[in-house]
Amino acid sequence: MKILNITMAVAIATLVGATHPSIASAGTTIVKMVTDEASGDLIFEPAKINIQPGDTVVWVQADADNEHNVAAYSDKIPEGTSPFVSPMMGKAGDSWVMTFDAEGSYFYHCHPHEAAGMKGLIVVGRTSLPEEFRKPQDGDMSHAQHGDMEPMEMDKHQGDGKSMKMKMENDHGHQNN
Ligand SMILES: [Cu+2]
Repeated sequence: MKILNITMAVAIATLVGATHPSIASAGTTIVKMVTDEASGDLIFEPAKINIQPGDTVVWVQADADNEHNVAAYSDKIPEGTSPFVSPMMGKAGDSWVMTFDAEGSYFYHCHPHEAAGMKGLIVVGRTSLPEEFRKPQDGDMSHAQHGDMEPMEMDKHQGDGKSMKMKMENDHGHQNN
């Protein structure tokens, strides 16, 4: 198990380094999505990690029996950053990578298992003060949508299309040309 993880980390780090040479020297931390053998709980392991700006986190789906994803709490990430959500990872071996540049605390959860307590925290450099968290904004993805993300949608900048749609819906009725 340990050997597999290290091999995976090296492979992913190499991959990331190849596409983004500038971060090749930055750290990579793996967070596994697993069923805790002792308690049976669905967990991110480790649930809390401390990294440095520029470091990369690789979430690895290591649970053959459940689908998991990674979804930020839009008001529990640093001001100035954007909420993130991964595609659903349906099978063991699936992974999702994100690099963190801005300092602060990033709270996230697995959408299907939030109620079961599947939550995580990434601290980049230092912990955020309460007033340093992002304020909710028009156009934010609603919480209910976290579970519906398709990989295709992730490739687009979901913020742009979403906020445009919201804006149109907020205009009073149809605007006739
Ligand atoms: Cu989950």
